[in-house]
Amino acid sequence: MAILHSLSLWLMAVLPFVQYCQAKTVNLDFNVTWVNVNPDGLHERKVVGVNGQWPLPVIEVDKGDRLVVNMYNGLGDKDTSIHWHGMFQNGTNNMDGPSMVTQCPVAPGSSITYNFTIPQNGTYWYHCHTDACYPDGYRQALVVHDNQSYFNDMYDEEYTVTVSDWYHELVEDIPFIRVENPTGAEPVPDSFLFNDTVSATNIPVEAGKTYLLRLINIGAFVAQYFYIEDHTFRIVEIDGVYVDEQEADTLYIAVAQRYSILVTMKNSTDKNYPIVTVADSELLDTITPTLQLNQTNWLEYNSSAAHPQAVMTVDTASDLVPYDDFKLVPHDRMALLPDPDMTIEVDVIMANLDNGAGYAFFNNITYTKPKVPTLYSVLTSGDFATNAEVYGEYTHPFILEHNAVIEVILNNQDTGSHPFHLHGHNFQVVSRTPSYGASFYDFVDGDPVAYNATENPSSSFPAYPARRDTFVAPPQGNFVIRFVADNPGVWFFHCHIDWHLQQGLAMSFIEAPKELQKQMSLSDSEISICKAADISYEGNAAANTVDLLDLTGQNKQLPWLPAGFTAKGIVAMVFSCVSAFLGMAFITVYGLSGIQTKKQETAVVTEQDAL
Ligand SMILES: *[C@@H]1O[C@H](CO)[C@@H](O)[C@H](O)[C@H]1NC(C)=O
Ligand SMILES: *[C@@H]1O[C@H](CO)[C@@H](O)[C@H](O)[C@H]1NC(C)=O
Ligand SMILES: *[C@@H]1O[C@H](CO)[C@@H](O)[C@H](O)[C@H]1NC(C)=O
Ligand SMILES: *[C@@H]1O[C@H](CO)[C@@H](O)[C@H](O)[C@H]1NC(C)=O
Ligand SMILES: *[C@@H]1O[C@H](CO)[C@@H](O)[C@H](O)[C@H]1NC(C)=O
Ligand SMILES: *[C@@H]1O[C@H](CO)[C@@H](O)[C@H](O)[C@H]1NC(C)=O
Ligand SMILES: *[C@@H]1O[C@H](CO)[C@@H](O)[C@H](O)[C@H]1NC(C)=O
Ligand SMILES: *[C@@H]1O[C@H](CO)[C@@H](O)[C@H](O)[C@H]1NC(C)=O
Ligand SMILES: *[C@@H]1O[C@H](CO)[C@@H](O)[C@H](O)[C@H]1NC(C)=O
Ligand SMILES: *[C@@H]1O[C@H](CO)[C@@H](O)[C@H](O)[C@H]1NC(C)=O
Ligand SMILES: CC(=O)N[C@H]1CO[C@H](CO)[C@@H](O)[C@@H]1O
Ligand SMILES: [Cu+2]
Repeated sequence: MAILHSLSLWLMAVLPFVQYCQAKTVNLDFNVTWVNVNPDGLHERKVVGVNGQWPLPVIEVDKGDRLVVNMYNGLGDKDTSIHWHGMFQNGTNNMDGPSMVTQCPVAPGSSITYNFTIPQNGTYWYHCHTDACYPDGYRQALVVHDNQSYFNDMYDEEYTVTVSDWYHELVEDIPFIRVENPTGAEPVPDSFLFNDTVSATNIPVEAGKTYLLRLINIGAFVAQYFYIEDHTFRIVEIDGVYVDEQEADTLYIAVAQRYSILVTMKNSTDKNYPIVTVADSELLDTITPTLQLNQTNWLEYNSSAAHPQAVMTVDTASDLVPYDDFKLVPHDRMALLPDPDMTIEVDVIMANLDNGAGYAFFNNITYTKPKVPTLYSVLTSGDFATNAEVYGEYTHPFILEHNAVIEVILNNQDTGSHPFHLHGHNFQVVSRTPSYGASFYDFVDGDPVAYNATENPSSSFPAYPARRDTFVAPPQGNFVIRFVADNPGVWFFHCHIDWHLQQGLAMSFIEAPKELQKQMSLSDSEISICKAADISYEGNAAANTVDLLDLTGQNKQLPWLPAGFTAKGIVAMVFSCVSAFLGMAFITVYGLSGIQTKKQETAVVTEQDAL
């Protein structure tokens, strides 16, 4: 017995090493510079390149590997950073990447080394996370291979494919948050890319074989539908979580979401089949006549056969009925988390501040960058770290207790849908109203519907809820998510539409700050990155190191508009002020068109009232 017992102890100690004994370090050098590209064939523009290349390198690792990326900012005129989307960064919160949340922005001429292990599996991506920067091309797939997945023997080969929206101008040159655009109408993309091109992508396939396709929306704004003519497929992964295989024919991939699907080929080789991607035009305030909303690429069975254009089966994208991701069951059967220790309930609101521009809010707060990265406030505030005041009201901080079950109830009062992302975790999606698919837009024409615990009590939640890191809130609907605060860190929760993040649709979860202080301290290299960017690295959100509860001088959101001001009032005001200079077209494009299509019904305020 004793021998058996010690043998099993030995096995327990050694098995994890056996599993990861081949774990290697993947070292990459990223020299980030501007390069010129023309991926849609319509307009050459500068984008962020890595080592002079664009599309950027797809990062591929095996589960358990360490990834070390040494990034040099050679842009010359712009700060930057990299977020490893979906990576838990357990014990390495300082490697997460969002500027002013877990690090200082990396100034031109500075370097940073990201260094972390990847004990997860599945499909991820990396992207710039400093102000709004990834729409300028700084985004690409990150694939974690796992030869122990339950579907490892169910496919022959795999392909990774990204979809994205595309703009012809640099983000900084696209006018957005300003009084001339009081409704916050999002800039309409110029194109949609399939794997960073509009040229035909032919995925070579062989009859009878099965392929794993990893699909990632690396766009800044617009979700895309995906289907393959005459083929169904099986969903096996969402956002790094294996799910029980589920047959589907259409997906809705919001920005930042990932799906892995198994597609089995037909036995015939006389035809090629369209892979169809359709932009969710419901998200667009105006559709430019030249904008190509849908694209055809091909499963290529036979390169000498025809490559037929897709035959659109619907008139508008929203007539497509995608598979409801809420119904997916994680393969690991992680059970519904118990009732929460802490509930955070927020309303998503679009409103104007007193400069007349449109901002986005959780309740009454639009996220405003602190003067010190929030993680560094944790690391330099000692026992005060558990006091939310230290982080300033405008980072919208919530202190989460170590290992507490957290529930977030999100009520979307906006008529647009929003894909919300949590850093550092997957969350269980335990409720969504209305459901995905045909009823998704049901609440658009009525009043917003908040989560109602009487109608949807926890007893009605799924036994094995879907888990993912990015989940879509329906227009004027709501969702409820749960996770365990078992990963000490400062984790950003935000809308992944980059325009809405720019408008402040974010809040900060400060998870187990005392545990976090035990895990890490501010390093010399982190301090020198802050110094190079001329940013404070100690003290509270106002960079006060003496009195941590004195927030004098913190960055604040602008004051509210006086009561009575509305988006329409602002348009009226702007119209009367600037029409003389700029003419009617200006107003039509940036003001009125937004209001008409947003159905933002507000009291009509006359020109005089507004002024
Ligand atoms: C599985 O992948 C690991 C790396 O994660 C590698 O060391 C191992 O050799 C692979 N096993 C097989 C059977 O391919
Ligand atoms: C980065 O690339 C630019 C342009 O090729 C080059 O001038 C520069 O020396 C490189 N810097 C580093 C640190 O590799
Ligand atoms: C990465 O981190 C590991 C563990 O802390 C350390 O041993 C290694 O030296 C680091 N590598 C680099 C390049 O900083
Ligand atoms: C998509 O683009 C990446 C990067 O350029 C490339 O590695 C990959 O093979 C492409 N996928 C397909 C299906 O062509
Ligand atoms: C292709 O042929 C195989 C073997 O004859 C059969 O099992 C399979 O069902 C066929 N596949 C399709 C899609 O018809
Ligand atoms: C497909 O694209 C064309 C051209 O942009 C457009 O007219 C049509 O409405 C689109 N159909 C859907 C369903 O998006
Ligand atoms: C490929 O398509 C061509 C043109 O239709 C046809 O002549 C040929 O037989 C096909 N090849 C196979 C292997 O099906
Ligand atoms: C938000 O609302 C709370 C509670 O009503 C109030 O104390 C706080 O001052 C408000 N904050 C802002 C920025 O309006
Ligand atoms: C929640 O639903 C119950 C049952 O339908 C209803 O009686 C109640 O008024 C609802 N609560 C709110 C706040 O709407
Ligand atoms: C982080 O690691 C701890 C153990 O070190 C583990 O208990 C916890 O579940 C992990 N959390 C995540 C999100 O990976
Ligand atoms: C979250 C998730 O799906 N994790 C899986 C990673 O891969 C291992 C081995 O294949 C699974 O056991 C995990 O469930
Ligand atoms: Cu949003």
